[in-house]
Amino acid sequence: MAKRPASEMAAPSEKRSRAVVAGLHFVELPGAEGVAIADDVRAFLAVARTEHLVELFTGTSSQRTIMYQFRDDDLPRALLDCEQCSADASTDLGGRGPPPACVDRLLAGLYAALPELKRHYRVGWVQINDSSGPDAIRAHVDRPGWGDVICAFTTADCALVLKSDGLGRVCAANRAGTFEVPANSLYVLSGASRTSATHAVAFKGPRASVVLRFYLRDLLSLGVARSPPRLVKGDIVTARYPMNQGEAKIHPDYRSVYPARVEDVNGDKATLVFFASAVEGPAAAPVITPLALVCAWSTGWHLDDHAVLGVRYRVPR
Ligand SMILES: O=C(O)CCC(=O)C(=O)O
Repeated sequence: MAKRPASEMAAPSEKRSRAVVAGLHFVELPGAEGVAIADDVRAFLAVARTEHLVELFTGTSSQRTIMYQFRDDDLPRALLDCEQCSADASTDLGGRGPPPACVDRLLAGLYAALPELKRHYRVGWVQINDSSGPDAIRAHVDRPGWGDVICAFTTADCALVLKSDGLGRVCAANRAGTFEVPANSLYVLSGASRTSATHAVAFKGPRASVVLRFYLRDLLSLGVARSPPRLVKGDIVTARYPMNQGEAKIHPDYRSVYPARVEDVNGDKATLVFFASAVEGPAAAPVITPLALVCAWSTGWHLDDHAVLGVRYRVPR
């Protein structure tokens, strides 16, 4: 199985625009493996259409798409629904429970191609979209709580269109492009391609897709420890970014966790200097953060040279 960054994709339209979208990747599966995964998904759908709780995917042009959802019960609901703004009517019905068995082979193949995904993220939500004919998923940005890294397997050729979300956090030209995604392969949205670009998907016939939503393990570790972490000046930590100095409220523009160095500790608060990033994340200035916003442990994703999925940070001097 091969993983290719967006910059190496040879899609004709992308060649025209010369777009390189940070955090966008494509994963190809060996022919037989891709076909077997698609067969697993079709076998699941044959049963699901009669037995499972089904939801209409409302954001499509032809309304030919329905979906089945599996949200891991262990995910902290307050974190996802409130702090990460994922609660909305479209997911109220979402099924609960672990990923269905039909995605086992897909997950194994994906982890073989992207081992860092397993090291630093946990799949917490699986959504299987089932389109009975040609349809187009309208341009949207997934809410923060819908996963930090989003991997979509497609059983039919489709066109993925990324456009700037217009909010100007990242250079717009770096967030746009049209990519042909072949049947039985995956596209992966992370970093800027996931948070500051809209994505739309169009296809010309029946299609199923499996959307795997991965959550940063650091984020899920927040609030799990009984007591706040003991910090020492100079420690490298990951933490959420507060709205105001010393406040527990999360900054609305920076809803993930970000690497930082501890400058000072005073009671239940620490002064952190967040690492700079070229494409995402808060500014590298001292910020007073309640210890409750600091992860008790980290997988060290920001120090992992192979963790190409997320955003790269510069360690401050
Ligand atoms: O089916 C796909 O490729 C994408 C689905 C999607 O955009 C979504 O569920 O948010």
